[in-house]
Amino acid sequence: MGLLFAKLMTIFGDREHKVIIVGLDNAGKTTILYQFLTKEAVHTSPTIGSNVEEISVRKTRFLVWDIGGQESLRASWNSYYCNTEIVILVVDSTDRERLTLTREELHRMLAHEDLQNAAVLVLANKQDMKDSMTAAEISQCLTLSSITGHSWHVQACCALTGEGLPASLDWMRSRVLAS
Ligand code: G3D
Ligand code: MG
Repeated sequence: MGLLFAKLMTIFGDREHKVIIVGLDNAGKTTILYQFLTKEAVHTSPTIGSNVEEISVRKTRFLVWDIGGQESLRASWNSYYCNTEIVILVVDSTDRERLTLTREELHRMLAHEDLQNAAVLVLANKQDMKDSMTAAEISQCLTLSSITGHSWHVQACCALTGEGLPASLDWMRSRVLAS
């Protein structure tokens, strides 16, 4: 009965789903958060601490935390993990040098006990840049196929135009409705 009630609450949109946006500094996390919210590119400056916004997708409500990605702030990512249903990992698809670092951060994060039930959405951002890696290349470099305990998805996008972001929100919605 309790489970059924929780499911109905989810379907009718009465419960907020916690989402965190992580990724290295300059990946485009804050630009993506405000594209989700306003469907416009906003001017950003490096995030110190976090930004949080509520985003509704056809009655499904997400509380989305955008967490600063500089090295000094990454150590505090885990204080945001509790009750997170979806982790959005934003990758700057032109930043080949730091992809190994991103892979390490991703796998470290997914080993954390507070994220055992979280789904992972990897956004291959900055697809408008001509030297960007494809979503398939990023998926391979991040060894996403080795992730077995979490539902995951990779999506190519451009935060400046919003391309790829509606599809991302649809995937997020389908995930929380399925769980
Ligand atoms: P962060 O929150 O992950 O640190 P920001 O990243 O959202 O602050 O974005 C960092 C820079 O990348 C910003 O440029 C922003 O405009 C740019 N950016 C974000 N997404 C895209 C994209 O899809 N394509 C391109 N070309 N640039 C993008 P500035 O110049 O303000 O530092
Ligand atoms: Mg930021």
